Amino acid sequence: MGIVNVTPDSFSDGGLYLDPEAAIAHGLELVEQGAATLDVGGESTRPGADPVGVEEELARVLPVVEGLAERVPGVQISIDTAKRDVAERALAAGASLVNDVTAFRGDPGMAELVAASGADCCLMHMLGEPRTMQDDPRYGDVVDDVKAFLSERMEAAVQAGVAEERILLDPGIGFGKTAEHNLQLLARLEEIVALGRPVVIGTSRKSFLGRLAGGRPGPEDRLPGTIATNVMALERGAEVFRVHDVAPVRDALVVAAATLGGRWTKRAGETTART
Ligand code: HH2
Repeated sequence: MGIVNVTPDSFSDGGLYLDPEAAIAHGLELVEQGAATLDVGGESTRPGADPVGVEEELARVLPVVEGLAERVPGVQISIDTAKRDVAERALAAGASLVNDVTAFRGDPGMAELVAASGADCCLMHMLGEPRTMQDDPRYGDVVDDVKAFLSERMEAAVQAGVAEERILLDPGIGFGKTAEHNLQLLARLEEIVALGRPVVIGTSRKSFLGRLAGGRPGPEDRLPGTIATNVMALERGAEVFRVHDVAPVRDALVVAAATLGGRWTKRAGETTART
C-alpha cells in the first residue's frame, strides 16, 4: 500500500503533493514501484496536526482519487479519512477501501456507509486522538488491549452490516504508543493476526525508528528501520504494508517472502501471507 498524502503538513512528506497533478504523478510512480493499493489522505494524523474541514479535505483528495481511479483502474484506491462525507464522495469517485484511523468511532454513519457501499475497510487502533495521543500513553498489556479493541470494533462493524471478509485490521503503530509499545506490537503481531482478518502494518518513516537507530532526526533517514519492521511484520503474518518508499520495501518483502518459502503464495500480482 503506497501512501499519497495530499496535505501541507504530513510528518514526512507534507507539502510535496498538495497539487493534485503532483499527487497523481506520485501515485502513478508508486504503482510503477509495485504498489497494489494507493492510500490517499487529505488530513495529517501526526501529533499536533491541525484539523481539516470537510470541504478542504474534499478539495484535496477528490481530484486525486478521481485521477488515479481513471489512470490505474487495476489498482485499489483507499481513502484515508475519518469523515463520512469524505469517504462517501471518494467511494463515488472510484475508491473502494475506507482507511479510518478511528475505526468508525469518529463520525456517526461511517460504518453504515461502508456497509451499504460494499467497500473494504481498515479498522485501526488509536489511543486518544491525534492532538494528544502521544502524551504519556498507558496500557495494561498493549497487545491484549489492542487486540480486544480491534475485536470489539470488528464486531461493531459487522453489527452495522459490514461483511467480515471486507475488514482489515491495523494495530496503529505510533497512534498513542511509546516506542516500547510499538515494539511489543510488532514482536507479538501474530496475536493480532490470530483475529483472523488481514493485518495492515504502518511503520513507515515513523519517529520511533529514528530514535532506535541512534536518534537520526529526519524521516528520510528511517528507511532501514521501515524495511526491518515490515520484514518482521511479514514474518509474523501481516499482509498489507503501508509505506512511503514502495520500491525498496517491496524488494525487501519479496526476498523475505521467498526466504519464507511455502508459507507464502503469490495472488493477483501481490504477495499474500499464508501463516
Ligand atoms: N499511519 C498514518 C496515517 N494513516 N493508516 C493506517 N491504517 N495505519 C497507519 O499506521 C497510518 C494510517 C501516519 O502516516 P502518514 O500518512 O505518512 O502521516 P500523516 O498522518 O502525518 O499524513
